[in-house]
Amino acid sequence: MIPNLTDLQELRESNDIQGDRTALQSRLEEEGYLFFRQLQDPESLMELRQQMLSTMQLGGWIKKGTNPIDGIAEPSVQCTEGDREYTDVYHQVYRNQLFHEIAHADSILETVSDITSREMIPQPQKVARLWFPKYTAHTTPIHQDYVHFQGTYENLTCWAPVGDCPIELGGLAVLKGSHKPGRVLDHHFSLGAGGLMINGGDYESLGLTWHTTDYKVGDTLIFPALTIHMALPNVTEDRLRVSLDNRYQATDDPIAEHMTEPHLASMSPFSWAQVYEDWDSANYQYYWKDYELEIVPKDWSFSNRGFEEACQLAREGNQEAVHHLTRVAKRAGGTEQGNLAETVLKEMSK
Ligand SMILES: O=C(O)CCC(=O)C(=O)O
Ligand SMILES: [Fe+2]
Repeated sequence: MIPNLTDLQELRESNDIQGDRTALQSRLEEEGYLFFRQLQDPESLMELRQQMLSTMQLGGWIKKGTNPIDGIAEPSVQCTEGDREYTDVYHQVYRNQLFHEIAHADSILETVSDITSREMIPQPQKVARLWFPKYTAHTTPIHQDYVHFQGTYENLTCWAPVGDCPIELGGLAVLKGSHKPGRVLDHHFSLGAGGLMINGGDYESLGLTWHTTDYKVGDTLIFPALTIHMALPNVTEDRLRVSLDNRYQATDDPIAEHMTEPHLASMSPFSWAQVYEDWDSANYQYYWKDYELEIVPKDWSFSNRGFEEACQLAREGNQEAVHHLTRVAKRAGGTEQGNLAETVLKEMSK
């Protein structure tokens, strides 16, 4: 359930306590997030925007003859994570050098180190979200990041739009104080990005409020892996939403294995060597190897449960679940999940 837009409150700005470790730590402990205006350099982000959207225009996602910086989507195209067509263009965007380098900006590294009082690095897997307008059934649902990224509860997500992101473009909203129960809540099948969501009843009783803002380029929202959050739907007529969500961890904490791989490499084979192919500097290539991070296996239980629920719901005629299984069958033919998705769909067409 997406809260009524009028129920959304403003994010609290923390620029006034930047650099004050004690104040940052106690505010994060209290509210479950920290939000900074202009934490990142707007100029670099606008340069990145131009580059990312130009690649998307070559991929056919941005309307021909328009300036890519405007982010005007080609009306005939709509796709998302999990779709083969999405991964193809996404991985082209993912080869962008600035996209990876920007995660190492001093302003972010200093802030996340202040928040944790530990030596922090960006996790190898960087993430961009390229969200089509009026494709709202696929919006990132209510979730906690731990189910996807794992490692530790202390990892910090830094979410930032690449360009201004007013509410109607579908920025991030956080549920203030929702990290406090200190555990992962049950996640269920969702058609939205990530495929897993928390049911309303499981957090509504906490009586917490949703917070978001009209983001300006450079603004950055930071939260740990148990804070409940979601994206708002992109209800604009024709604009793509472009954002970054990178994760930061202490150098002596473990990392889940999949976070050492490029994002969506599981959807379509994609290596760091391919990512780095056209870079003109090796400064930020394989940088994490200097830290000898402890690599732990991914816990598949969350996504397996979501998939099992999707199979069950599809059998009961749930159209979102049918849509999901069709997507899995299309991209993962021959794998265990792909075969199972096909079997369920075949059973249903009898
Ligand atoms: O940008 C989105 O749609 C999802 C982002 C998100 O869930 C995150 O940053 O953890
Ligand atoms: Fe998230």
